[in-house]
This record gives sequence, structure tokens and C-alpha cells, in this order.
Amino acid sequence: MKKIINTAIVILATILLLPGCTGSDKDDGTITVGFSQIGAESAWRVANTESIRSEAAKRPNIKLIFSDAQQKQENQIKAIRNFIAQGVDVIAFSPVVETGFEAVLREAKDAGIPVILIDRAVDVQDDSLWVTFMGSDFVEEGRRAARWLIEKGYTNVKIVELQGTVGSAPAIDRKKGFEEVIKDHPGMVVIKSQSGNFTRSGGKEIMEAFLKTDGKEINVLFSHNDDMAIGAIQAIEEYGLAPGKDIIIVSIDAVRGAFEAMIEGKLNCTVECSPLLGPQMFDAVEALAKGESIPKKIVTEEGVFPQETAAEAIGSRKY
Ligand code: GYE
Repeated sequence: MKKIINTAIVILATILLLPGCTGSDKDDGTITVGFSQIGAESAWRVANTESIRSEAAKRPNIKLIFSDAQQKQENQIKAIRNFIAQGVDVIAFSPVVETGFEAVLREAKDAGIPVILIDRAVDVQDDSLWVTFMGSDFVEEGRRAARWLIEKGYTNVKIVELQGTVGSAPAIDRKKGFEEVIKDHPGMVVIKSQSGNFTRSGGKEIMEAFLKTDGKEINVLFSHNDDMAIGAIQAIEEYGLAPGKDIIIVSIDAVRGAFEAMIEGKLNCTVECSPLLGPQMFDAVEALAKGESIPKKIVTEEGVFPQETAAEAIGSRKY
């Protein structure tokens, strides 16, 4: 008798525990999403994480498994493999760099798990390895930064460029868009270009090096994000020049810190790049769970904020 009861308990426990072993709780309508974030390198990234976490919390049917890759591609690959092993319903991720994700994306596809690319693109031959990309047109952002300089008449200038993370979609594309526009203006010359890895400390360090060798010559700084520009502003002040006056600065993201710097007259223009992707990410997740088809690309609409608009705009900024 005791043996029969024991066996019954084991069977019952197995039935009760089984659904909890997998990431997917399909029976109760829960949609499990594994999200691999890059890290917390910039104010943009922090706002992006907050947008995704807070949107997930608003939706009772969503279970979010959040994983921070701390800037390392190998951590992202590991996280994605983990999500596959857990049997999540959808995988979302912001690829730190463009290349090298082919194999793991194929594993996800073979497991029948759709992958959403958040904010950054991947460079893979087979684009059936991801279902949708949502984020910004980074090439256009680079063009907008260059066009602003031209509109303001800065067409005879020596430019230094602070690039984002080497090999990342925004660094590659922003550079490309900027170059595409300035190539028609032979007076606009990029004299130095290096990566500050999208961080304040990186921006400061590289700007210090630029100033050391070319301090007297630099007219313009083009920074691939606001955080690096803010770090560079500090370097310029320490060098004894006035950022925003002696060196004209245009950057990308339009985070609050950029508006504060513009109000102080230290930054001249920021090109908007919205991190608030949470709502559309989970709309796509829910559509996929219902078996609906979604657009291959969802590109965010964005603006440009020159210094003179900063004081009025800052109050309505969400990040
Ligand atoms: O511009 C930068 C961040 O991928 C668009 O990553 C994003 C970029 C953003 O760290 O600040």
C-alpha cells in the first residue's frame, strides 16, 4: 500500500512540475520571452532596458527572462542557447556586433523559436533566421548629423569622429551615412576617427588623445552617441577650450544629458534615436504568439534637436 501511495505521489509531482521545467507555459496563455540585452554602456541603453522591463510588467500574459551580456558577444550566444534549452516562446536580442550570430540563430530556427532583433541588425546571409527587426535607421542618423553641419555653414572644417562599438550596426551605419553626405563637400575633412565604445569614459579618453595631437586644428566633433560627446566635453574643457564654441559638437541619441549640455551651450546638436522600443516589442511578441504575420522591418521615426530647441524640448523628453 505504502509503495502504491509513493508511486502515486511521484506521478502527481511529475505532472505538476513538468510545465515549470520548460520556459513555455502555453496552457495558461503565458508567453515566455528571453531577451539578451547588450549591457548598460550608455543612457540610451539604460532607457531601452527600462522600456522593455516596464512594458513586460504591464502585460500579465508576458514572462520576461532578462539577460545582461555585459558587452560580450559570447555572453549573448550563451544566453540565446539557454533560452533555446528552456524552450521559450520568443527570443529577442540587441546584437552587440553585426557578425558571428549565424550558427546560434540557426539553432533557434531549428528549435522553432522566432527571433526578434531589437535596435541593432545582424549581418547574416539568410534573413529567415530572424522574423523582424525593430529600431532606427542608423545610416539616416549619420546623414542627419552631417546635413545639420552643412545647413549651419560648417563646410570648411577639420572633423574628429568618435565611433561607437567596433563592428556594431550603429557604428558602421552612422559613419557610412555621415561620409555619404560630406563627400560632396571637399572642405569637410575627417582628420581622426576612433572608437570610444559608446561610453562616457571612452569618449573622454579618445578625445584627450585627439586633443593632444591635433588640439589646435579641430573644428568639429561628430560623436556616434551623446554619452561619448559628454565625456569629450569634459576633455575639451580640461584642455582649455570651450565645447560648443571652439569645437562644434554634433552627436546622436537625444538623451536628457544631451539636452542639459545644449542648454549650457556645450553641445550644438543631437540627432534623435529612440530607445523606447518596449511597447512595439511586446506587440510583436503577442502577434507572433497568435500566429499573425508581422512586418520584416519596423523603423522608428525620429527628429533632430539643434541647441536652440533644447530648452523648450527638454520638458517633454522621455529618456
Ligand atoms: O546610440 C548608443 C548605445 O544601438 C542605437 O547603442 C543603439 C546605440 C546608442 O549604446 O548610445
